[in-house]
Amino acid sequence: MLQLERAKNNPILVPDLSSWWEAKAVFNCAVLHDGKAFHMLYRAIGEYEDYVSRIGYASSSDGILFTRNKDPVMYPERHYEKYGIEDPRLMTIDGETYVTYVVLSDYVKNNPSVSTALAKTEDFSHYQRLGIITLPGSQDKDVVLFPRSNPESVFQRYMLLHRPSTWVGPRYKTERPSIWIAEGDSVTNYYKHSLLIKPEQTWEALKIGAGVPPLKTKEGWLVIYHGVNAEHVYSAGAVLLDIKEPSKILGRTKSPLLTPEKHYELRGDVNNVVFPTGACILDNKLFVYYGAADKRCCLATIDLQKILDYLLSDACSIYSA
Ligand code: BMA
Repeated sequence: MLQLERAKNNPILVPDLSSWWEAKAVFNCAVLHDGKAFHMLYRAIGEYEDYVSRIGYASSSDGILFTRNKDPVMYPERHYEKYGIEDPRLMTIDGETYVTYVVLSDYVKNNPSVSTALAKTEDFSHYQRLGIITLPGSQDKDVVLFPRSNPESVFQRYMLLHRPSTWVGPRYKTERPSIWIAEGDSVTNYYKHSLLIKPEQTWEALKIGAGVPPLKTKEGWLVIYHGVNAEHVYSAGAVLLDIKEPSKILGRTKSPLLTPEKHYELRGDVNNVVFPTGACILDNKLFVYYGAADKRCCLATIDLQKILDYLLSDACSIYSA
């Protein structure tokens, strides 16, 4: 059973008690390596009364020690962000840097209306809002865009993975919130939705959601995702998708690669949570960044070839939806 290896320095980012906006929790971080430095966006909580999330920025030269900005770089500004902006994910498409993030726009009988929005940045300080990219009423989060570099011969489409929570039942051919794949004609407009993978194992019985944006490897698109079991324990697994036809599954972990074990994963604002949201590949090493117990940011790594070989081996399955 393959396992990710936790960084010795974990947790790598903890709440800053002296800060008004990140005193209580910093978690679920996106990380992008631009060839020189690691850029991190993370979700931050400063108070528990309203529990409004903002997004902070930190940078690093080694991916472990991060220096953070004093002020949040994104905070609720638009009406659709009113109750908070959460769980950023970073991607590069045609040389531009994009961030998807969950927005809580409204509350109906204590239940927030959940959507995912997109923004673009050139400097990690300023963000151009591109609006909501998910469908109304789908309670859609865990949205990651397929990155692409330009010019690229194999992949010229706009594609994303998403997790519409309301798309369950016979009509959708899944009983539990699942990971869907969609194709579009621009970075903000997606249609042609199809079910990609649904919960199969006990560790992911309640729901699954894409964690980190797809990583292009020589064996296929590598996606680290989360699964939630009946006891609400969040763990991380992986799926490998065909490079040209990403709706084709080449391998999927049967057991989790990371499950809450350490005190910082077992206890926090939400206990028993390992929630991967960022990843990069450097010198054949996969860096996976994750939120631990909705309180802190952590890192786990693994040799890239090892995880690819594992996903293509008999230890992994090819369940497709
Ligand atoms: C998910 C999201 C994440 C959170 C996780 C565990 O639904 O809200 O932001 O980390 O639950 O509480």
